[in-house]
Amino acid sequence: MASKAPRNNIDESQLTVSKPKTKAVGIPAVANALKISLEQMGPLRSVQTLMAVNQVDGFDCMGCAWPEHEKRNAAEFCENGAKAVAEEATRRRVSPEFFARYSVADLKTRDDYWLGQQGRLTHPMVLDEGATHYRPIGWDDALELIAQELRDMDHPDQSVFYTSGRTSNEAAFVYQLLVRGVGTNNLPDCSNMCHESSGSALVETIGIGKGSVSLKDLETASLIFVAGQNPGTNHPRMLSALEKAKKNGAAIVSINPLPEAGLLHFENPQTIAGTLVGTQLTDDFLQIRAGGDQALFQGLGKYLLDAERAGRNTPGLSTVFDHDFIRQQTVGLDSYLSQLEQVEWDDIVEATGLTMEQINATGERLLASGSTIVCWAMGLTQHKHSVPTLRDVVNVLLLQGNIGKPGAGVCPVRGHSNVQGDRTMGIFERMPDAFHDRLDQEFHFRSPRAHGYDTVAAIRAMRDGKVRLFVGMGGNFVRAAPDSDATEKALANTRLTVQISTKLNHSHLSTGKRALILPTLGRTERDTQRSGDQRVTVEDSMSAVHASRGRLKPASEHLMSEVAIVCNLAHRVFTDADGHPLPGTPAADWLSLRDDYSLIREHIEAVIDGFENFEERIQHPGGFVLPHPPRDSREFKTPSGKAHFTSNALEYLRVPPGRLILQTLRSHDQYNTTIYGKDDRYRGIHGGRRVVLVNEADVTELGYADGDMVDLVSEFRGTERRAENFRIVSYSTPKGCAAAYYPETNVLVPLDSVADTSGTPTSKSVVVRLEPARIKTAENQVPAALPH
Ligand SMILES: Nc1nc2c(c(=O)[nH]1)N[C@H]1C(S)=C(S)[C@@H](COP(=O)(O)OP(=O)(O)OC[C@H]3O[C@@H](n4cnc5c(=O)[nH]c(N)nc54)[C@H](O)[C@@H]3O)O[C@H]1N2
Ligand SMILES: Nc1nc2c(c(=O)[nH]1)N[C@H]1C(S)=C(S)[C@@H](COP(=O)(O)OP(=O)(O)OC[C@H]3O[C@@H](n4cnc5c(=O)[nH]c(N)nc54)[C@H](O)[C@@H]3O)O[C@H]1N2
Ligand SMILES: [Mo]
Repeated sequence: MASKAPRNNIDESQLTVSKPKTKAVGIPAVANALKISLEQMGPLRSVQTLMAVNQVDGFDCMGCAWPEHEKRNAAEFCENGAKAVAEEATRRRVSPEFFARYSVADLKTRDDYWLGQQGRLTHPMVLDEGATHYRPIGWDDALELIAQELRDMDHPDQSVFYTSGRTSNEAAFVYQLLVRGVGTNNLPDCSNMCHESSGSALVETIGIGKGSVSLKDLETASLIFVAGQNPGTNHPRMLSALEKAKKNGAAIVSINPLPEAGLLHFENPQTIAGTLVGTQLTDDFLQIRAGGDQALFQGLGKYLLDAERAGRNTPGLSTVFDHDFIRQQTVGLDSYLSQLEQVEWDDIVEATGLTMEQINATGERLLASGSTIVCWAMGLTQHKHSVPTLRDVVNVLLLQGNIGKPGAGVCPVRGHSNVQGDRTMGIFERMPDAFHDRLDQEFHFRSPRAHGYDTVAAIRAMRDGKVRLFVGMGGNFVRAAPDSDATEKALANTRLTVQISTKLNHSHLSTGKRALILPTLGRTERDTQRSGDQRVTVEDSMSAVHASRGRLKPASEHLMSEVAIVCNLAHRVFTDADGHPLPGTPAADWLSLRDDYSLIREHIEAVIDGFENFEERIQHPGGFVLPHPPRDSREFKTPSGKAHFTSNALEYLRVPPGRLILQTLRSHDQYNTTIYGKDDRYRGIHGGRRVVLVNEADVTELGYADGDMVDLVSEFRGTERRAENFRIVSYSTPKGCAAAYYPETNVLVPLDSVADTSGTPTSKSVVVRLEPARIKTAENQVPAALPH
């Protein structure tokens, strides 16, 4: 299979910058999706594959966790979904010959783009201790290496099992059972770096860590906030829902330091009118300072309080506050209100960088709305004070009774397509005891109750030599995690690293003493086991569970499904020579589960609430929706049985003199650490990624000019971290706030800089200074793959 993959890293000297766009999607998006699909898949496979995306009997798009509409279009995908699909369904292959040709040392000099472009992994591979190259290994020998490592451990907590959010419910369920059977809760996942702050704040306040709205709610709300989210790139199908909401009369307020194209103006490629005229989506754009959202929501709380005292009212109520709801279903109002009274407007203005007029106008929008939804993503979850920020979002919604009523609620927009489902299945380092009790009952063993490591704790434990085995179920740990150098060293401290992957990435190159690559099926591919072709299930951002079935011939005959890898390993570790479970291990018939995934679904049904008649209900197109007590019946499963107002001291980021707050974010041509292409079309960046977007006045004040090359130096508790060679781009961002792409900048995110309570790395607030680039010669203009 001839590979047309690029032979070089991104050549940053080709970078050009043009004016950012104010419109998203439209015809250029369709053209770009087709171009990438054709390059990777060829014409026939492109049509076959793209027509099956998100169809009733097709596969679930792995682009994001946005729900599908009940009435599906023939093409129920978006530009970036098409790119995600093309990346997996590519015809390019990374075979044993590839690994014989390139040493690990050589591959380490390649960037994320180059590695990803080489294609799909085809064979299990091993890197022996001291070896320079990976060599092929049989599946049995590979699994035996892991089993041996598990047997050699002094304590189960010497193993760490990471999960990325693409893993299906079935694979996640058997995986967590394997891990708990081993005797540990060391189950860090990508969610720790993503929506953990949302989970923390929502569990505390409304008793469940999931969003409370449906698509219908979104389409019928009167006011929608989109805060800290760039849907035009990361959840493009959400724009269609916002467009419908808009047509139904909703007002949309965007809260973001950057004027993101998709939020401002949307051209729907699926309607003629859309491609010609488009919809102005945002009514008000609040260009907030990074980390100013808590202040804004406290300000809005104060505004509502003043309006309540002035005798005004919310539509449908005689007062501003929903007193019946507050009295019957909440606690903590008084201390929240008295905290609000202590907050000074001057601080709110300073923290947000907004004017009083803007804040008042937003308060008026709330007063005019009988049903309000707040949507958010990483701009709200990746700060030190993210959990209090989200608690304050909930406070404002509770005041007007906006939780558990039609057209209203909280909408944390998830990232990975099954990250929410993985958590439902028990991928969490600290599941509640009730889950453990049910698991133990079903499988007749005692699962460990002591909490395990989350992502940051796992890195620290590896660094400190406490971990012998690291297993990654998907994902790209070394590039997704903070503090790239520290994480790489931590992994090097283990005896064995195992990556269960579809595509080559840097986590295959930053290894322990030995390493395994276990190639697995992607979601687009047919998964045939002894009982026949299998389906898997996933849960979207709005708690709908449905089946997904791949149709394509697997990329190689040597691939094993995630479920089969886990079950084969568990069988090896947990059963004696006669196939009987060893004492103290889960009583599961691992090989039968491997052969027929519906048997896994039976166990899920027995252990997890809301999965009654699981098998039957996934026969229905669109599947079923899991229970959500606040949404369904305004019940709050908190210890008090009520929703909680909370009082949170105001926190915000103060920019030290000569420094900037750097947020690390996604370009339009990437999926997390997978780089599809070199452009960020909507922001006007073409042909390169090493740019730092800086406010024009800051550029001048700091003594630079647009286009200058700088190093970014992060400062944290007396330590410094450096990312080299970034081109300054003057950009519309509040003063003191800068932006650059992840994962090139992960080297700057200090391991110990995490959100309070949730432990999420503060990827959206890194304090940096700019220094003239140290490397200036022409040949050094192209930086090595990994920043130093
Ligand atoms: N195509 C594509 N789709 C994806 C992904 C991808 O990489 N590519 N990733 C998936 C995943 S795992 C996730 S979690 C989601 C991520 O989806 P997003 O959260 O949209 O992703 P980011 O690029 O991190 O963008 C964060 C947004 O928050 C804004 N922001 C930054 N700091 C602040 C702040 O302090 N306050 C406010 N109000 N805004 C702020 C930024 O300007 C930016 O618009 O997307 C998912 N979908
Ligand atoms: N600085 C900074 N860091 C961040 C963020 C940020 O905004 N800024 N965002 C954070 C967020 S929100 C997230 S979710 C994490 C993402 O962290 P991860 O989920 O770990 O990273 P991905 O880049 O999504 O993982 C890509 C890899 O997954 C593998 N893969 C793809 N599909 C499959 C599959 O079906 N099965 C298996 N087994 N493997 C598969 C491929 O080998 C691919 O190389 O990064 C976090 N890190
Ligand atoms: Mo994410």
